[in-house]
Amino acid sequence: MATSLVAGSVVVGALAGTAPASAATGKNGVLEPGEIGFYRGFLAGPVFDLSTGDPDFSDDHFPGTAIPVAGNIDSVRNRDTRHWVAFTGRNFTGSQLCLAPRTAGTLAPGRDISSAIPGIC
Ligand SMILES: [Ca+2]
Ligand SMILES: [Ca+2]
Repeated sequence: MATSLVAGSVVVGALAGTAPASAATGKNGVLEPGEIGFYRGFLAGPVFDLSTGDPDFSDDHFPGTAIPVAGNIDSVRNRDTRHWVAFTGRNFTGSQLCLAPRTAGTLAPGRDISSAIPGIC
């Protein structure tokens, strides 16, 4: 874990006002380490980035755009060290798609994702 890397310099780093390298801000439109990103396009263009699970994509837009996430996901990249499970239904229901750490792929035509959460799959 990253904890051992910062031992001994925790106070200095915290007071400097710099966010830890492991910190990721979900839904800011930037796919950072520790997040999974759902793209409107082939691993490019607007990205819906999550650092924690979201049970319902229908109330989200691609950050910085007016494009609804639901129904508009074409590809996905997992920049997390965790597995994520994506679901075709809201509230983690329906068919599951297992997304291993540091992998990426394109959704099959007609396939869509409505919720996702880190987890074993
Ligand atoms: Ca982010
Ligand atoms: Ca949501």
